[in-house]
Amino acid sequence: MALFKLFKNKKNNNKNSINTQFENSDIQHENIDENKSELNENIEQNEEQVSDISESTLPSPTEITPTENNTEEKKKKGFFSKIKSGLNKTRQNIMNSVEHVLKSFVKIDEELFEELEEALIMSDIGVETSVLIIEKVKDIVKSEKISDVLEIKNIIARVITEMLEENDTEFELKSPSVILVIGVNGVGKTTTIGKLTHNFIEQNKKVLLAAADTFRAAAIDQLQIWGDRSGVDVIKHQENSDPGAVVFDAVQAAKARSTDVLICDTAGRLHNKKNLMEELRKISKIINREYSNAHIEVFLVLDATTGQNALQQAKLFKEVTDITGIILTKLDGTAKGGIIIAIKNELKIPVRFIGVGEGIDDLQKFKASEFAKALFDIE
Ligand SMILES: Nc1nc2c(ncn2[C@@H]2O[C@H](COP(=O)(O)OP(=O)(O)OP(=O)(O)O)[C@@H](O)[C@H]2O)c(=O)[nH]1
Ligand SMILES: [Mg+2]
Repeated sequence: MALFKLFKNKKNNNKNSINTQFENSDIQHENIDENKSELNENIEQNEEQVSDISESTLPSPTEITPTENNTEEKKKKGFFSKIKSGLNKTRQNIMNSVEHVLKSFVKIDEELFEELEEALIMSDIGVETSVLIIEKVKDIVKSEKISDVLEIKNIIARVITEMLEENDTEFELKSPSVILVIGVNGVGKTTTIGKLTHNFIEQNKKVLLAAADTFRAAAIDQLQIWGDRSGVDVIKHQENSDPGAVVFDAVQAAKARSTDVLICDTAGRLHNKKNLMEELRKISKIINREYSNAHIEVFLVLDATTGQNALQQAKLFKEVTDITGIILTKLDGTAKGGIIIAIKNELKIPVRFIGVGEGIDDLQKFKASEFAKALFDIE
């Protein structure tokens, strides 16, 4: 199956809006850098506080007898509570506005549904998906003869949960695989590759990385740092070298070393210099030609904090690439996490992983039922 479809005439029209999004992403990057230095200050303060804690308050190593199972269980619970607290603002954003509408009505009528629809649209769920949710809610209200206005809140949660769970399949890594990671700049591609690598290494998979973002030297170094963290090799060339050549070499190395998965980082900002889509097309052509027995995944990374913009980016990439999965990053602390419902409903591309922080462990396979429980704060 060819990975990339032929460019359509729409491409040129879309170019301007892609560029605008790239510029927006640049601005976001600057904001992220500012936040980062704040974060570093906080970390330094925390480190000081930690060193203040006397060692006598810590349990001696002999008191700790973790079994593999309960460590795994703890990790799972820890992650669930992390998603749950990460989704606090999204939950409030959706539910507070729904509650606000419900409180101003005493009986269920058409006007109530209209206002609810508006409230959902304002919560980054998107027009198309909000309309569908309210249609489904109406059907349930009718078939179950609901008359209590406040009951509608639970029905909305039920409908959204069902939507998230629809056709849900868990990602399973096939061996050998190539994962091409794409997305506009700053969405979290390189960080996500670092976390994915750690995740696969924990499953005893043999991983190799390809630094096909040759646009900036810092991008190659950043991937190398993540590779070092997991003890994984990075195939890289010089800055500004041909990304296709990097991928070619990486594929040969992956075949020679019998790796389970080769993960390719790509550039997110090529506007004015090269055509990003053209480059991605070239890279995937090389993978298809040189590694025909590999299972190929194209993961589009989207930044949840950009809300509807993320959905727009996905639609643009979808026009030129066969995206096999979405990775939604930065779900920690954003109020715009409702976008995942629109992504699931409108794009018909499975969400494979979600990122809830900058740490190596802050990536989790997307499991719809677990996510819905976290979103609606159900134990
Ligand atoms: N809070 C949070 N930050 C994240 C997450 N994922 C990535 N980031 C941060 O987002 C910023 C950008 O991440 P990168 O991995 O460099 O993004 P990129 O897509 O590779 O960017 P370019 O290489 O410029 O295209 C970094 O500061 C990351 O630490 C996440 O899940 N949560
Ligand atoms: Mg990068």
